[in-house]
Amino acid sequence: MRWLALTTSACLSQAAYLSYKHLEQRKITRTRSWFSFVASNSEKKEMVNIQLPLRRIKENDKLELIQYATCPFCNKVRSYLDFYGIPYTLIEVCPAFKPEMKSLTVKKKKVPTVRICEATGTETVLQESSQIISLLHSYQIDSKSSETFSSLAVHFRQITENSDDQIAKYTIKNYGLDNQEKFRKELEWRKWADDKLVHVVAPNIYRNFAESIETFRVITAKGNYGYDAYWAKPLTFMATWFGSTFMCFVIAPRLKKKNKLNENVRQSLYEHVNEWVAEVGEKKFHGGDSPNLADLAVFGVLRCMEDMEAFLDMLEFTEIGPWYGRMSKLCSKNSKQTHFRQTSKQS
Ligand SMILES: N[C@@H](CCC(=O)N[C@@H](CS)C(=O)NCC(=O)O)C(=O)O
Repeated sequence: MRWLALTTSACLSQAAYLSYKHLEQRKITRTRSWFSFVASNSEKKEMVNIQLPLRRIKENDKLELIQYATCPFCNKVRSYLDFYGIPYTLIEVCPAFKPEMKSLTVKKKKVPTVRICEATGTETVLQESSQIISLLHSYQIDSKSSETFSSLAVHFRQITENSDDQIAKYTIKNYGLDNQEKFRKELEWRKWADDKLVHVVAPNIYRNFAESIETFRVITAKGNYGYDAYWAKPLTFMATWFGSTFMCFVIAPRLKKKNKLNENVRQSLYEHVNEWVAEVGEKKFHGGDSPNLADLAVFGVLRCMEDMEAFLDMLEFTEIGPWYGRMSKLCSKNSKQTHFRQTSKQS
């Protein structure tokens, strides 16, 4: 009996190892073809007519984005900052105790959190990805330059506290009346990214144990798991094995049920992505010749899956590639990001 148990577990671990290796090899080949696709696309030098914001965030206003590299909400904010070439410092939070957030005056230590220190000495701390984007955009299109980050923060706090319609955080102060129709569509799809698209991500990246392990390898490689601290390796190990087991067997099935996804969750991912592709239609972007806030929100959500099996499947089995390639090229070209990496010696 003991021999049977031993042989069975040896066979099972061998099978798990082989399927993981197979996935890894397949991923390397598919990632290479994705990068060559983007490279060949960029050689075509497509003209993209970026509508410059009326008012740029000043160089000496310091903006920090406190994030997890693979969080979809953080990626939405990062895509906005990258696309508009806003200089910012990226602070990657260590999920164990979040020491990087200790000094912040926030009720909840959640990400994304943005801290803006204006040259005047005023500090504004913002949370809620869509609200952060609405606030930054309201600032950037303020033609009279009358708003400050802190005055806008007060405005958003008031309208979100006084309304329960879930729309307030998407409103852009200073959008002119002539933009109402464009604004309605843009708002509708920004909301869709938060209410629908984001919910297909977790069940897909933790779809089975092999993918869940692979996802945690990406998360721990991109994230802050102590960097060079002596406890970085044990933390990475624990996160990978406990995290992937928990996410795959507990959280992903729960989310799948809660959000009424297809039994084959990839199908739901493709359906959502195809819905977006149909909405963009023949245009280069949802916003026409240049991306709008809906393009940036959808791109941000999907971007968090880069390097994961679900992302490569999505590129292969839907028509999103050309749009995604254009967004990716624009955001990486304009990005003015500095990555602040706290080493164990500094802490
Ligand atoms: N609605 C929020 C959601 C933010 C959110 O759920 N962030 C997660 C990370 S993906 C978080 O910080 N959770 C708390 C934690 O990890 O401790 C937004 O759009 O910013």
